[in-house]
Amino acid sequence: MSNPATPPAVGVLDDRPPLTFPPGFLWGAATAAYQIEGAAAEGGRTPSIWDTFSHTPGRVVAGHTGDVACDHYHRLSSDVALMAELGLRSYRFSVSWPRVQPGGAGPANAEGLDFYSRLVDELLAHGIEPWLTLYHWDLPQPLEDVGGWPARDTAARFADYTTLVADALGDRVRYWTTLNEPWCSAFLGYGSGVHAPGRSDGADAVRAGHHLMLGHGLAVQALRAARPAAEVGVTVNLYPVTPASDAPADVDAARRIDGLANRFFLDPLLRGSYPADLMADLAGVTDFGHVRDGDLATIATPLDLVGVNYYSRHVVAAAVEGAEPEPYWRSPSCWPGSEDVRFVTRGVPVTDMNWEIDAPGLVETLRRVHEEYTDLPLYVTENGSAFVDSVVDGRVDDADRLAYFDAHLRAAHEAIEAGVPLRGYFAWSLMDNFEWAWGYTKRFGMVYVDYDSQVRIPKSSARWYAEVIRRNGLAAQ
Ligand code: IFM
Repeated sequence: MSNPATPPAVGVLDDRPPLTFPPGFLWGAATAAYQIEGAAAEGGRTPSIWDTFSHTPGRVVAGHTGDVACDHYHRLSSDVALMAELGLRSYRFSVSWPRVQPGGAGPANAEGLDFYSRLVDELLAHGIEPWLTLYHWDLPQPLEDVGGWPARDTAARFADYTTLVADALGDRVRYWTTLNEPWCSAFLGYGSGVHAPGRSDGADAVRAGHHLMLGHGLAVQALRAARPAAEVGVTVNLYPVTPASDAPADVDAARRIDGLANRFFLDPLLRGSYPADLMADLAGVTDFGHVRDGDLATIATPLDLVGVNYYSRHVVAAAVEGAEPEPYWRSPSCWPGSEDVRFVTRGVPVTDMNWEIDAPGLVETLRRVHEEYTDLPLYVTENGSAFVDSVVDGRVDDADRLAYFDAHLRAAHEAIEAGVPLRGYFAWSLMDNFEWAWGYTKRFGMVYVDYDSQVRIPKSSARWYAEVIRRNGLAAQ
């Protein structure tokens, strides 16, 4: 660790009776391939849609790209050693499809697989459980060139790629998630176009969402065939959606956004059907002709776990006339069939992403998934916050991020006490990284990355999290 003299920032940890988590609770941190690896053109890797997108002027803030990122590809060993020093019990990473199967078709690239094989071995050697995500947004560019996720064949290609990874790593990796946040891939990538591949068409966004889930179902089947002992799930990003008032128009706006943000994915994945009201809302966008017989049964192939990514809440109202369209996920083009909804800002504290901090929303979200959808074990596969950090005397004191984690871990504990079978929590992110359309301008890491020198500095939140893991809990409040 680069500043071993730093004392643990105990913060809210003190001598009060602890808020203990269940034995074996899986404490981890998460990253994603394109956000940290760099080495974009090394080891046989070919471009993904994010390479193309980030190299297109005007798409990413300041023209940042993932070409170098955190240079994790070359720093695998020291990064795993850092994880071990922080006491992580698990590390959630994603495999880069175009590194393992260049171009998205054909045989595996041995050099690409070797990188992940070494990563898995290093993790296991340090007693850290590898948690592998198969798709964290880096579709091989040639697959986009023949239609991308709106094209049905991409789902079959994803299953083929899954078999390659399962064959190579499934002897050592127990936990697998297929997709990360299909809402973002579909609605930011093909709806508003603020993410790669930057297309903007509501019908394509809906088709992409369906084919991502179909690819997930096929991938689960491929994993089961290759590795019957694997624990398999999917990660969805969920939001409580609250109407701004009890006016019927606001309540209906919340129903519609909840349909697109949450139920569009939860219902097919865990119930094997699309919600009727969502299909009615989308009638002007698509006739769902892309849904073939048997698709929904494939999508609902039984799982072993569900991953929930939680960051914030959506508060919505029916639009006032003449309201200015807003960018990013607030853009009407992310919400086909609900373009007249507006997102309301409540004036509560926000992170550097301008996302409202709402820890009780995590309890609500976890309870909803458990009480309305499934008895399966749940994992918070991402939770975290961006704040502006500064290095002072070689240290980064990120009290605001530490408080965010503390509040959300208390919420996670509350959910467990309410009966939710929550089995683990992954902080987003292990280290600062390429925050998609925001480039390197937003820092989510528990570990600070100096992008010029690639020096890593554990922030106060990392020291604090290490202590939480060591105690398997927090002080009671
Ligand atoms: O950085 C992203 C991550 O890739 C997916 N979930 C949300 C994070 C913060 O925006």
